[in-house]
Amino acid sequence: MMHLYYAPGACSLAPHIVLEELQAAYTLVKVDLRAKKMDDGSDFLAINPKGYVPVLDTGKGAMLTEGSAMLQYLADQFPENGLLAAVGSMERYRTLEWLSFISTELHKSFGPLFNPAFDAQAGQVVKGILERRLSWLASQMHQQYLLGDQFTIADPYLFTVLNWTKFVGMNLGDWPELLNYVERLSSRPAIERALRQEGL
Ligand SMILES: N[C@@H](CCC(=O)N[C@@H](CS)C(=O)NCC(=O)O)C(=O)O
Repeated sequence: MMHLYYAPGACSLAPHIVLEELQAAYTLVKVDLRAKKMDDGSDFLAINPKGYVPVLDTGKGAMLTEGSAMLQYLADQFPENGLLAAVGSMERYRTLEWLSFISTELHKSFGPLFNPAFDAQAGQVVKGILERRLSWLASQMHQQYLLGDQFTIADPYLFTVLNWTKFVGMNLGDWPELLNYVERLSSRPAIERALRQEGL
């Protein structure tokens, strides 16, 4: 049985949605990221010394501690679901290209904006960079999903990260294509279930 260590609304929502999409057998373990503890008081740093979620206990004696890696792992466990195209296909590299963009250009830029100690002026600079990335992203949104008609592991990751705009004082409505995308995905049953399970 797999176990996903998560914090509500954090980037762990992406593998959580994928676990729901795949209807995999798993349990959720909630982490208090400030205290680095689980609900039962046990030490999260003993699970992941890097101190962050998501962590996937594969149930096969291996732990994965990077979101992009676990998204690929999960998709490859259930190839029939089509969440990641076959090794060697250009669609697979396109999906990985999106994961990398979301992780390095979006996800990690949002991080400091959640830190109350982060300088306001520096925050404006980071928001300016994010706005440029989001404007480009909006220009790429011609189809239902990032890869076209096929929902892939890149979509729940982008959905998760775009939802953070509202917590850092950015308005997704400035990019109607992105707002429509998030609204469309919000009604996907696996996403509805994952949001409900995280109390969101
Ligand atoms: N490199 C990691 C970063 C994960 C990450 O940024 N996790 C955040 C939540 S979205 C976290 O747990 N932060 C708490 C901390 O770093 O103390 C990944 O891509 O999975």
